[in-house]
Amino acid sequence: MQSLQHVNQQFALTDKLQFSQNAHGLIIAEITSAQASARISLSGAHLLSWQPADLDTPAIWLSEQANLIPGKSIRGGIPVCWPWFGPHPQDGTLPAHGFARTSQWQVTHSGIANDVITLGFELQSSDSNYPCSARLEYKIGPQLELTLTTHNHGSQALTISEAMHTYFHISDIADIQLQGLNNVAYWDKVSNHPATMTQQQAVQFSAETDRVYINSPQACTIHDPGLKRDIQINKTGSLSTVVWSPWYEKAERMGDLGANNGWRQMVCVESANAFDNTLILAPDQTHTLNVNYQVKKLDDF
Ligand code: TA6
Repeated sequence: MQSLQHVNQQFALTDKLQFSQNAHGLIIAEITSAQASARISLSGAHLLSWQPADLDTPAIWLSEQANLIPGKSIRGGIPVCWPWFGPHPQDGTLPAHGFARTSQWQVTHSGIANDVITLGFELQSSDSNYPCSARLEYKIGPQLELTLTTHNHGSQALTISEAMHTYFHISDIADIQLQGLNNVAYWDKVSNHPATMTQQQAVQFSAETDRVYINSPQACTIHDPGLKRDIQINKTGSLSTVVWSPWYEKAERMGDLGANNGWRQMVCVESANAFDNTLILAPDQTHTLNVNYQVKKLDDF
């Protein structure tokens, strides 16, 4: 595991990128530039926050009850679900959403150009069933870009599912809509519907929502009149879009979505490859998922 001293010596960038360590030993990259601020935990290569300089509220939501402890999953931010999404396809005893989000990633590189900070991470799987590695590069500025590259080091084909499980900060779940998924087929995990459904209009939220939109390479937009902004989500290398709001009852059961109905100020829109879009990588093949977030202010209504 890279020490705090090592990563600061190797990768710090004057006052724009420094690494800190919390009381639990979690090492966090602290990014502060004229364009944006962000925090990224080395455990899970997990982005905890991102706020462009021209916004007065964060673009990414983090639970007040998030466990910022090495090896623990973190509620909020951008969990990296890899090398499987959801329950393990064969072994239900394994943790949901894979081991990447609770593993210690290695910092590989950092840089700055036009006041946009680049920070790269790598994870070598130690699971013999998954002879593969992941590289994740962040570009942090007025936009946020993530590039997740998987490499199959094995001699057999490898089945991978993945998601950038992003929790976006919103005004209120009942007041937003998700645009761009019209006529897209989806699996409804709440109703366990035996066949796919088809999205008719913009996605609106009035109850627990847990859907995997398939064969959906297209961009989508979180339209948030309450915060007078749209969050635009553009992606390549991702054919699934997962949309999740726990709503009241599940939020109560989960118990770590923040006090005062914190779940109302978040929505997950996840750029993924899952379900029908699970990947099969040939030996030595790589696959790249790229996603870009941009917040656009809306003119006064
Ligand atoms: O992506 C939606 C989902 O799969 C939901 O079903 C819910 O389980 C959510 O992820 C959170 O999962 P986690 O393992 O982080 O509690």
